[in-house]
Amino acid sequence: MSSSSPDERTLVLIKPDAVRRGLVGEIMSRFERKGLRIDAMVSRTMDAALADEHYAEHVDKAFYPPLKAFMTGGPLVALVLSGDEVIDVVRGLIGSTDGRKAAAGTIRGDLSLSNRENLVHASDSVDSAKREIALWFPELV
Ligand code: 3AN
Repeated sequence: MSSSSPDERTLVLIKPDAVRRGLVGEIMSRFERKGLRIDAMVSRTMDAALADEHYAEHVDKAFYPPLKAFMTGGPLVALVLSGDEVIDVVRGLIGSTDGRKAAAGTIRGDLSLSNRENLVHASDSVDSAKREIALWFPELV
């Protein structure tokens, strides 16, 4: 990467279960200690329209209605993180979708026992990061 190209960015949501359980600081500190930069951060409650846009690829799935109810059920913290290969780095820090199966040492592996209430969302590709950052932080695009 040339010194003039900006680091990669990703969109992270610290989900309502994490806020409710008082785990925002614990989760943020893992990102900070890794060396990632926080480019933007806001506390917000997702409404139905934003949920349908954010989860466009899941809206027809059987697990979507309860997922939507959960994600719109309380405040969450949305942030944009940047750093070298941040998309893969953050996915690694979070662990696999199902908290019961996620590896120990990951956020979900250490702190979640659920595949719905799994504490954190993070973009899974460069294209999703662009789409999701535009959705949550249009002022950054
Ligand atoms: P990830 O968040 O690990 O990228 P996705 O994108 O496959 O996982 O799923 C989006 C969200 O949908 C997950 N974070 C989880 O909350 C929920 N989810 C995924 N699969 C299931 C499932 N089988 N049952 C319930 N919720 C699910």
